[in-house]
Amino acid sequence: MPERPPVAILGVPMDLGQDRRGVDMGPSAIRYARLQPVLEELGYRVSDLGNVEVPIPEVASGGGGKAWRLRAVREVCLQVARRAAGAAREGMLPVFLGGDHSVSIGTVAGVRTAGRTGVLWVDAHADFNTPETSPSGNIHGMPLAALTGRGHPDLVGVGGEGASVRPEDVVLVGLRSVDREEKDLLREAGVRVYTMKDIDAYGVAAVVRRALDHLSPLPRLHLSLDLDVVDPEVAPGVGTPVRGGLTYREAHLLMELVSEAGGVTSLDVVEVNPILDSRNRTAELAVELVASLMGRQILELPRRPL
Ligand code: HAR
Ligand code: MN
Ligand code: MN
Ligand code: MN
Repeated sequence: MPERPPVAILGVPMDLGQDRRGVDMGPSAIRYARLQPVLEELGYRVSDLGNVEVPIPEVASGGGGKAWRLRAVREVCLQVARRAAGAAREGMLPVFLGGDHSVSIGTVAGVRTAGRTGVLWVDAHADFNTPETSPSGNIHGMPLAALTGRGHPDLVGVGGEGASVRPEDVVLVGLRSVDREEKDLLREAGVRVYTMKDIDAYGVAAVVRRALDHLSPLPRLHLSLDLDVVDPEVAPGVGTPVRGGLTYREAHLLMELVSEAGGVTSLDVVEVNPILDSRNRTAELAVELVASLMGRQILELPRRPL
């Protein structure tokens, strides 16, 4: 069993990056689904650092033109980045609970201060819009673009000077909804993309192997898990569901294979919306998937390669 770094949980109850209420309750729902005890049962030391303070939309400041509530999202992400950098520097494995996906502008900007960071973005969407290309103006459709240096300077600048991650250090998995101009940006940036079509054609195992072959030489690996990557029949509690997602077992297998390969140094769990959920199923799935990622196995037996 690989060594188990101490885990730090940080909640970011932010719903400002999109316009459906409820995703701000994600951290509560995931905690209620027993994230901390589940990780402790796996042998981790876990500290819950609480939540970052987030204004509600009614009082959040705007100022973004084509990026809603830009000023408030930036302020929150700066706080998140500061906390994330602290946890990473102390050698902890931070688990960030969203909130919508705009929180990752802060999480990745923070953890990458501890070393060059590969990003595995597991999502139905590419989140690679800029305010100019976004059809909605919702910042949760922009974080990965901002992290690679594209888009509004107030979002790009959360990570200080320059981009937080290099496009060649990014792999997206599970895509099935990409906007027209967003496609051009993805192509120009040269990030690696494995869509649902690739998963259907080659299987999760082959896709994960390729993704990790590419990212594993880097000192750090950040996994950003948007629960809408899972099929909405299995994970209904998300704000922007798209049919044709990962099955229950495909989602677990993805996590199990990342775990086996040496795991991650930081993790986001985002877009869980308890108002849209049915009896906390999506939050419970999120905790299960984190457990698979953090080493839970169906059988603890010595592994024999096929
Ligand atoms: N691409 C669309 C937009 O930018 C929808 C983005 C939906 N985003 C998320 N995050 N749920 O993955 O508006
Ligand atoms: Mn997303
Ligand atoms: Mn998504
Ligand atoms: Mn949304």
